[in-house]
Amino acid sequence: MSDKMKQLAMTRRGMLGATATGAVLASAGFGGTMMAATPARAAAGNASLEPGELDDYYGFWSSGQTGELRILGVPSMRELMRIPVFNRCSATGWGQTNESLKVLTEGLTEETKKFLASNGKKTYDNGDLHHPHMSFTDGTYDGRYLFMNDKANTRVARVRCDVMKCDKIVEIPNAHDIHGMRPQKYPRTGYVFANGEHEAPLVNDGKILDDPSQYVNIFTAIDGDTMEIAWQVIVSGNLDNTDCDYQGKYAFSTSYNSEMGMNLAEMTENEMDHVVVFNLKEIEAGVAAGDYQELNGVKVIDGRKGQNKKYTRYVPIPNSPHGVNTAPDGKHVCINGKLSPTVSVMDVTKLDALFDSDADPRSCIVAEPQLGLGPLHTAYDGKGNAFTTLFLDSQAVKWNIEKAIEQYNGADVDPIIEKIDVHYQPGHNSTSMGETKEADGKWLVSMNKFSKDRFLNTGPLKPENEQLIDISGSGMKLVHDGPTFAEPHDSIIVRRDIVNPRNEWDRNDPMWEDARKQAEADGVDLDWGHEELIRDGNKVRVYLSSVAPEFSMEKFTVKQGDEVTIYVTNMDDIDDLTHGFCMANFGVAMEVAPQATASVTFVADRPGVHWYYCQWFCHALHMEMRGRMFVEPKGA
Ligand code: RUQ
Ligand code: CUA
Repeated sequence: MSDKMKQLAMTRRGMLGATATGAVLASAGFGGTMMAATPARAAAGNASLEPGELDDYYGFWSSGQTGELRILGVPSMRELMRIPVFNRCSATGWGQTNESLKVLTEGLTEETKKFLASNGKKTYDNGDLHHPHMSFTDGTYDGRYLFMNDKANTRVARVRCDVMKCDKIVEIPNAHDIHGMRPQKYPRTGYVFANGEHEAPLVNDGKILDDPSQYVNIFTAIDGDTMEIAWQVIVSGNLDNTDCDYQGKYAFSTSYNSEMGMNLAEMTENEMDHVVVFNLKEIEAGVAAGDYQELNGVKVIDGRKGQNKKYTRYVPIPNSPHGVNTAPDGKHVCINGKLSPTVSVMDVTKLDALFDSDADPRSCIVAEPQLGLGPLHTAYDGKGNAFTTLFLDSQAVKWNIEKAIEQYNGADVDPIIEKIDVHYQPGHNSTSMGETKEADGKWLVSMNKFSKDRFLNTGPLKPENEQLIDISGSGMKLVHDGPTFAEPHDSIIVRRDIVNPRNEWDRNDPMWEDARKQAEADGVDLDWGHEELIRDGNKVRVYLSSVAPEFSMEKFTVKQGDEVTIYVTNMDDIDDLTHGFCMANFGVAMEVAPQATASVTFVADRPGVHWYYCQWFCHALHMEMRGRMFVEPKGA
């Protein structure tokens, strides 16, 4: 959209006087709503939905350095929920409840646990969640799980879509700083592929610093069902983003530092870097045949350049490529040039030949259109078109894959269909169902790293901006700005019929298996209302049940210095009736959703009367939902 058009679209006076613009917007399905758009309405975040109307898509959003996963509705762009993963959460008690601490600690390596303990911690408090992706069956989303990476502390996590809570977090041994991450598309997930971004000595024990020849990088396949590491591959060059094909044969990772440089000048020296192609069947065969070294309990295959051609191939790509995105046609993979204005299109049907013969690795490249400055990521409409973010140009460019191939073969055609401005500096983009074979070409989201002047000034730290673009018609129509806190890194847009969470927990959910076992041992039946205090030396277990607006115990007594574990079971089985438990001045708080059990442990080292209260508004008498813990002083 030109500046003039934008101005016209923003003012009602302009709209009334500009039939052409009005017609364009009306034809895009935004007639009434957009025509009447006022700043107040825009701020409410409803580009096209009336209050109370439900969205057509679930958007699963990463939050970058905030470390959580977010759920948005698309197209309204309303934020629906936050799922704590690598962060801590005051509202839900994530990072504090025994159930969440189990998830946050059990997948850490022994070495990390020791290191954290030396810093007085059980787990990391921060994370950098870049890439959320759903599990696949037969090339499309299956609504089972969401997977996500933590670049900050080298972890991969899984969220269960039935309850929208994180149930597994694993630290990836041998690798450093997991960045690109994608689930296997076919036949199912299956593997979750994860790139170690930063290279380091393979045995990183403090003996090697300035000998880059001994630095390696690690590609990891995790089993998405068990969340155990299936295998790893040592590669040359670092690893940035990753994706895989629709045949279940290959995975691909970009490398922006084929030089293995340690500083900026060294890292950007080569004109050509590469994408690594991983041959999954050959790697599995290599593992089965014992062609690996075992390192920290993981089978590690050597796939370095020139080592063993059957596991990997290195396809030269200009210059520091970043995003890699497989098209829904099942055939083409776009590799985004970043420092090169090009996107390289790889044809997966030409990959077998690379492994079977000494063919030129570039023979799988079938197009390389020049799109503009700073191409980072590409999304698809399922109709043969691609949408690429141009970071430096602050634009989204729509282009046609077949035309790009014709052009590469010498035809005088221009694959570029349209460019529009986005605000500003887009990183990822995503389209509705766009990373599946069911891409439907309705919506494009541009996740922009800067908002500059688009919103009221919030001080030196500004929000970022995600913009919604209607791609259902022939042109791209920018229809919504959405300010967002750190960081609109990446997202997926999933048809709502695929996602069907429960309204309340199953009483036998594995999430609180430990609590249930302990209760059984203590003779407490969590399935019925209960109020028990079990003393076990200086350990005290308090079992409370809650039915709005009451906890089953109005008071209990412990001794100063006791290690107290509070178990709260929410007996209410009404939709949306979440209780909470907060022990004031003990730094203890958690969420207890309908039919859930949650527990928290602390040392009662403060004598006197202490109120606990329900911290999720649940009832007209929510304020009255409270009780007292009495701590008898030592020696009393
Ligand atoms: S990478 S802005 Cu962390 Cu997703 Cu491309
Ligand atoms: Cu229970 Cu508020």
